Amino acid sequence: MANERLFEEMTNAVIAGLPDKALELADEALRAGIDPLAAIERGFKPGMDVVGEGFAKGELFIPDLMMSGEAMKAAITALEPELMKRKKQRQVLGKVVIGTVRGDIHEIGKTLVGTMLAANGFEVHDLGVDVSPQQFVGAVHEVDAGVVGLSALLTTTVLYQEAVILSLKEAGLREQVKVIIGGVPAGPEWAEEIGADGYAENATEAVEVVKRLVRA
Ligand code: B12
Repeated sequence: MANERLFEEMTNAVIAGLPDKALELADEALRAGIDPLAAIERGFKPGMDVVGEGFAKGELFIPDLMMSGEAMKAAITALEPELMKRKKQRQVLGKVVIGTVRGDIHEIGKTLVGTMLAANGFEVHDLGVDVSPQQFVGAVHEVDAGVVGLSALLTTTVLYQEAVILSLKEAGLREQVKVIIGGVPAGPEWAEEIGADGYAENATEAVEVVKRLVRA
């Protein structure tokens, strides 16, 4: 019950766009022994969804999204060391290149997925946001990655997930790398349509799918 109240406060801190408050709540969660991932998924993230809906309805604006994003990032930064500590794995399970596709600057979900993969034993190379297909191909080649993760949050930019797959084929690398996609407009059907190897809805699922892909 106390946790539920804390989760609700987290949601509200993100909606109100208050990074300091979010940080404070993240610390409180850690002190109370709450699973950091639960704090993110059940506490802070629902706030982002509320803000997204408000934006879609024209009730909120870009600066609101930005402040909420800052609050979310502050919380994740505070929780990250504990996330890494809890999941520590000794052996490296594989190399993953991850990034947000061209034309898209949404970074929070992609970064969280990267953190969770790193916490679960993967060597993660995060290329950041607005990453071109050529940059993905270059990085896959350079680090000899087994998996590439493509994040896209816009209905317009999911097309670049397909573009990356085509570029990997052109470069002759498609056979040696598994492709996993994610982000709000992506889904299992889209993954199938563009020939990706997997899709995950959130960071926990992403870890499961990537583990499965490297075993396959
Ligand atoms: C914060 C935010 C922003 C911030 C981003 C700040 C930042 N530093 O990242 C700012 C203000 C910059 C922004 C800008 C814009 N945004 Co915006 N934004 C959002 C918002 C509210 C939250 C996104 C977020 O961070 N969520 C929290 C994280 C933790 O969740 P997530 O990103 O979904 O990630 C999870 C999963 O999707 C998955 N996942 C994500 N990536 C990956 C990758 C892999 C490989 C895998 C396996 C899984 C995975 O796992 C993650 C963890 O659980 C969403 C609404 C929403 N509900 O998503 C709108 C939203 C995505 N934005 C939207 C829009 C329209 C825009 C703008 C075009 C607005 C404008 N007119 O300028 C610009 C686009 C700029 C650009 N070129 O990219 C729309 C998109 C609509 C559409 N259908 O295309 C949304 C849906 C809002 C809405 N309802 O209208 N935005």
